[in-house]
Amino acid sequence: QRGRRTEPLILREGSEYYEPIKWDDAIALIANKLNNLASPDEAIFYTSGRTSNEAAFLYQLFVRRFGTNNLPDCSNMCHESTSVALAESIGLGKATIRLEDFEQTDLVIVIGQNPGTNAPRMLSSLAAAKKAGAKMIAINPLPEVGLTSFVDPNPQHGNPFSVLGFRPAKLADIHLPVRIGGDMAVLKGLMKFLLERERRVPNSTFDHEFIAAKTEGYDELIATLDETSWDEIYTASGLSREQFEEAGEMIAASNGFITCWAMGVTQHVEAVATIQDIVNLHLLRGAIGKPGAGLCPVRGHSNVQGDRTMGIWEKMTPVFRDNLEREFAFDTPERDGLNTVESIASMRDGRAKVFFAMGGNFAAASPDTKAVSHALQNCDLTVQVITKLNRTALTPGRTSIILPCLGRSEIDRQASGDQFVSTESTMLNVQMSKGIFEPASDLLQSEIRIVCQLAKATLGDESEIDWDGFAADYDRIRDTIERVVPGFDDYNERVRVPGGFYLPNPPRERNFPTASGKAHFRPSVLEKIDLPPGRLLMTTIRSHDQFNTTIYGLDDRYRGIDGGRHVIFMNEADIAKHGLSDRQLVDITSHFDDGERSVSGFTVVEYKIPAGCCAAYFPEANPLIPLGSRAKRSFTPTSKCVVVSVRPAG
Ligand SMILES: Nc1nc2c(c(=O)[nH]1)N[C@H]1C(S)=C(S)[C@@H](COP(=O)(O)OP(=O)(O)OC[C@H]3O[C@@H](n4cnc5c(=O)[nH]c(N)nc54)[C@H](O)[C@@H]3O)O[C@H]1N2
Ligand SMILES: Nc1nc2c(c(=O)[nH]1)N[C@H]1C(S)=C(S)[C@@H](COP(=O)(O)OP(=O)(O)OC[C@H]3O[C@@H](n4cnc5c(=O)[nH]c(N)nc54)[C@H](O)[C@@H]3O)O[C@H]1N2
Ligand SMILES: [Mo]
Repeated sequence: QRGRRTEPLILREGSEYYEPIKWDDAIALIANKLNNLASPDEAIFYTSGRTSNEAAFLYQLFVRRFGTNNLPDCSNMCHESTSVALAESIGLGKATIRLEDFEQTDLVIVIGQNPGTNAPRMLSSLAAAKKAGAKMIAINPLPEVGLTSFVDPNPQHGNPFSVLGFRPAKLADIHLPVRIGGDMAVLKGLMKFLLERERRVPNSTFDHEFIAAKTEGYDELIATLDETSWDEIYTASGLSREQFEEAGEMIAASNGFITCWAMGVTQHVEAVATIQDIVNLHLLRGAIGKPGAGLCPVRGHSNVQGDRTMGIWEKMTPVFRDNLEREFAFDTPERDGLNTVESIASMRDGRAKVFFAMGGNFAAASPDTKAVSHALQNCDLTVQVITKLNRTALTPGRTSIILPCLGRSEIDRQASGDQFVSTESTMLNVQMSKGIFEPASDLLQSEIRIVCQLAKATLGDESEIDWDGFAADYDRIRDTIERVVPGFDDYNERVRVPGGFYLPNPPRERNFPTASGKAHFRPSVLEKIDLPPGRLLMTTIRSHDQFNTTIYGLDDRYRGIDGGRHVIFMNEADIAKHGLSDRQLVDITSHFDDGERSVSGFTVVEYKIPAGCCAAYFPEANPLIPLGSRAKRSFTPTSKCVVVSVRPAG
């Protein structure tokens, strides 16, 4: 009834239906396939972001001991741009604030993030900040409810906005309706405004003491700001002089500010440089590493950050590599592995032959649905370890296996008793997670047990790793993590303390673990997005009633949509220009240098979105996302910036 399967299933080669298979047989079959590959690099091991620290650590250990770094994960499609940008700018690819900073801040900038829908818990912090008198600036092409407009005050809807005491509330003092992909221009405009202010009245705006003591690259940044003209900034951002002045003065007036961002910033060609402009803005004002000020990338899946800390990555840091090799006495694979987009290409071209997914819904979440489906179907074997059936099962490799696992809310019983696992939050807080519900079936196995069984079957005794011991007692996994991953000292003790513990966060103390020990201003050139006449820029968004590819309902009550998700939000003038009308059925085609892609039967919805821009839902619009279009340096698919044309349905 809840989409759960309780026993493993197999789709055998040539068959048209999945049938039950015993756990041992399924594991043996997978191990056999892996061991018969010409090279371990022919296998791909994907991870979604729900996997616990303990399971993630063992999973990457197994994969690297098997012999490959092919560990793509959902981060590649999510906050990879953030990790790349922050690592270069401040030496650590994570947030520099804690939740309590919201209580001490006087300004929050929310850019490319929709907290009302996607981070309701954070919305409480925003509301608390507002209550304490903080101001808020929202930078978003859409007037998202909860940021800009009055919201449904009905607490019976489980309404997150009720934090404001059930009164209809408006959080943002200023809404900047940026053009899609215009954020870099907004940030450069804000910095240019502050620079002009500083030049008019020296020492009025920049924190020169901080800049001199803790940063590098100031002069280069100023030079690029001088080279960027206001005309370019107005055109690319779609904003006016007055809007820059109003927001700029608010930033100049603040003692410290916090900037929150998510997918509206990360899934663009210039995402890395844009995030570095967020950092640049903070550095100019010294708004980092002090109470109420700092950087706050908002992550999605409950343990997507922890998975990366545990080594789920197609690369390895030298420290992680050394520690892993010392602890387990083997040579880790030298070559970097494949990220998500590279994995798809590799399966499509027949270079990768086995696809193994620890959670997630790869076929539906990835860009270019048709290409990724073909890529999966081109594999000899696809395997999903999942809590719920999903569409990826419908684009199977020649053989396909589904391994049903316990969810985190379920009691996990092992030889040494009931177990718990742990996760890391966006703000580096490591906490225990213990299931409380009776499992849906005693056939279900934990992710950890599945990894251990598979590792044993694949590697035999040669690995000299005590997989049985790990599966029997998760404390033993944590003892090992403590020796391999920095910051986890006394893991077993500290994770048992209510509230858990925080990992070290040097930038929070103004210690920047870069090569020079300083934070870097990272200048960049404002890149223009070329939009040929008749084309629109499309972004893809989530609604309240979905969690990524799991759709719970067809309504989007905050945007006034009922009973359907195949819609395209368009500006009134664009609808007229295209000779269309509100609620008309249309076909959409995306255009990129690797080809055109189309979907049909989408309904036009007139909406307040900047001219030249449009929006559709993820994952329904994913067939339109070009596989070849990726953010520079982070390789994130550019799901928030797709060039499309729209015409009446054929
Ligand atoms: N209910 C619910 N919660 C979720 C999820 C879910 O699917 N449903 N998913 C989880 C996951 S994995 C993640 S990563 C997060 C995602 O959380 P968000 O990033 O908030 O989610 P999105 O809806 O993808 O888009 C974010 C916002 O960016 C805006 N935007 C689009 N293009 C642009 C642009 O070019 N510039 C700017 N400034 N803004 C733009 C959109 O209008 C939207 O308001 O949420 C997590 N939480
Ligand atoms: N166009 C477009 N595409 C996007 C995005 C976008 O904004 N626009 N966003 C991207 C982002 S931010 C992300 S994070 C990805 C998401 O990509 P994925 O993480 O691959 O997708 P999800 O839909 O979150 O995966 C849901 C599945 O995970 C399984 N699952 C849930 N909990 C567990 C668990 O505890 N253990 C295990 N083993 N399995 C579990 C369930 O079977 C469920 O069907 O999509 C990306 N794709
Ligand atoms: Mo995400």
